[in-house]
Amino acid sequence: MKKIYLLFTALTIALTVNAQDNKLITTIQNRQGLSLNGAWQYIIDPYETGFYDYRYKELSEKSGDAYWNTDKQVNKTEKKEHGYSDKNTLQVPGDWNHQEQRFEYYEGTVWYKKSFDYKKQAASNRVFIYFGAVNYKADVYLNGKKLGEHKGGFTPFNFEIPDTLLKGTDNFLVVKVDNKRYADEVPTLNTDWWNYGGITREVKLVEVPKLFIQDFMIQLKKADHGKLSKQSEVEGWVKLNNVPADGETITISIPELKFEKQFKANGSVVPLNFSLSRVKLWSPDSPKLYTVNVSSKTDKAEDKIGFRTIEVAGKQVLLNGSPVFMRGISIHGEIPQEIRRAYSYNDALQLLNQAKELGCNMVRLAHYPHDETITRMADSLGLLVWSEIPVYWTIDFKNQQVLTKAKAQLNEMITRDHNRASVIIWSVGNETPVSSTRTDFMHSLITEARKLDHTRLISAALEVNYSALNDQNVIDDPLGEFVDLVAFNEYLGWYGGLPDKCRTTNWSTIYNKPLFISETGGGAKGGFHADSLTRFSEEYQEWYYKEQISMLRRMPDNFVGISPWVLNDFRSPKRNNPIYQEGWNRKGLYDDKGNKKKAFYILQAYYKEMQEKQS
Ligand code: GCB
Repeated sequence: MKKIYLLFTALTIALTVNAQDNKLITTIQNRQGLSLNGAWQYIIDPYETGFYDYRYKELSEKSGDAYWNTDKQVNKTEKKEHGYSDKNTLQVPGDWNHQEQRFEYYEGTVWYKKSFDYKKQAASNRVFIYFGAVNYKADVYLNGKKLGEHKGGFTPFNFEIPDTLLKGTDNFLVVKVDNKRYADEVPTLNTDWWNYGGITREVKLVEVPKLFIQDFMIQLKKADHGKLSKQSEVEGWVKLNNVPADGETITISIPELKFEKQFKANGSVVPLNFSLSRVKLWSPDSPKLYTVNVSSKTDKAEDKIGFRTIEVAGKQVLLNGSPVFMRGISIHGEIPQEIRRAYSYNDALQLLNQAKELGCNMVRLAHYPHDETITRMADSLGLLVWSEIPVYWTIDFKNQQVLTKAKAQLNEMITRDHNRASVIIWSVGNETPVSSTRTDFMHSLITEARKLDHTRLISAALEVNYSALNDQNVIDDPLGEFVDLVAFNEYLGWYGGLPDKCRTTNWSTIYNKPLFISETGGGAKGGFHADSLTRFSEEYQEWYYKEQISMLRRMPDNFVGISPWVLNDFRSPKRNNPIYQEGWNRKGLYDDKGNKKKAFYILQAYYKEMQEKQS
């Protein structure tokens, strides 16, 4: 018994170590390389014929039937039963579902192929292939050899391309993308959003010197109960790839602050600690960013970083030492007008401008890490961000492998965005059903998140039990003990009773912590008007928001904000009312054409009032 326990513990430790072993290269924007965005040829392969033989065994690496190998016929007698052609192309980045009618409801395997030429700038340099995100599993092959595989549909990853494999011309790059849902994946089988498949974010080659700066984190030290004197103390680290035995010297410079300092690197991670003077702090009202340069003898990287502190002090959330009320909105990474995943600068601009128009100072990017362009834009527009991993509903909490998968996504999310001033909350999940197994699972994620980043707040969206609602509702989910911010989703008036139920309902928590409403909302079909008792009318939704807001006015003094559900209508296969839903979740404040519904103005007025109160 003891042996089994030890084995189990060793396995758990090994899995945890694995999850931390992150190979991700960050701040790739300014690095030399080659964009592989654009048209890729594809083969749709629901039976995975390009991967398995007729006995359902994985094909051998050199097999002519394998879709990762060349599709060229060497002579006219050769039998080829697959081929990439310009007749079948998909745009990258982009989900496949919106690009052709035959993909509308497709979940399965698609092989993507791109040919490219590449000449390295220096013979000694190294080349990586970087993917912003592929949903869900990616198997990547170059010139017939597998470079690696990755699971997790919303986070970036990269693989090094060995010199022996990279040719100057006509490289044959193939990615097998599979977005089938499984019970033991993250997310699991059941979600209230459409499972868009494909290479949904950018792809590029990144060329770096032999020794290079893989990643760095530069943030203000967490403040101590709002003591502003500490705010110019910076802490962080630089992660080097391939440090020589005699070490290396790293220089950090922030020209605008006339700051420059050198650090000696003896290992691959160089700890940083320094003070800055006359820093203009980042905030939604003044989203000041500084160019920060990190350089070694052979490499340099840069980022635009805002400096701010975020902490919980008693019942408040303090931003730069002062209480902040979060006027938020939940957002899906989707452009409803084109029924597709969001990925571009313009998409981010559209979504965040909508939030700005509503009067938000915060966005909850639900329920998975959104594209990097949106967190970068939140930095420059001045919006606080809640960023989340897709640990959603009924994940297989008892499965250690699932925990490992969730940790890997958490790690990639935090690694990608740990320099974003806008991101103030890492969320480890949404509406996970209470049980001790689930609480241990979530606690383990929280511990991991703190290990990776102790400068930000950790939370998770908890749920309420509608059948047990009464006038005084107390959030006592045991997970509350481990989070910084107690956040819960409530749909009083939609899933529980009618909106007037809000008149007598009150909320509080047993935890002496700030309380946040991470979701509330009701559905309305844009343009459908009726009396306020008619479900799915704009008037019902408007009434819902009015009653909710009156209820908010009675919230206890630890109430620190709200991110209603949701900015836009979004595609969901679970929403099948043939008149009002037609495959759409209609809780958007904007409809799928971008029109504002009546409830938009109710929330906008409340936010205006709250903003005036704070200033
Ligand atoms: C929730 C979920 C969200 C759903 C929403 C709804 O609580 O967190 O993903 O879409 O409710 O509309 O029911």
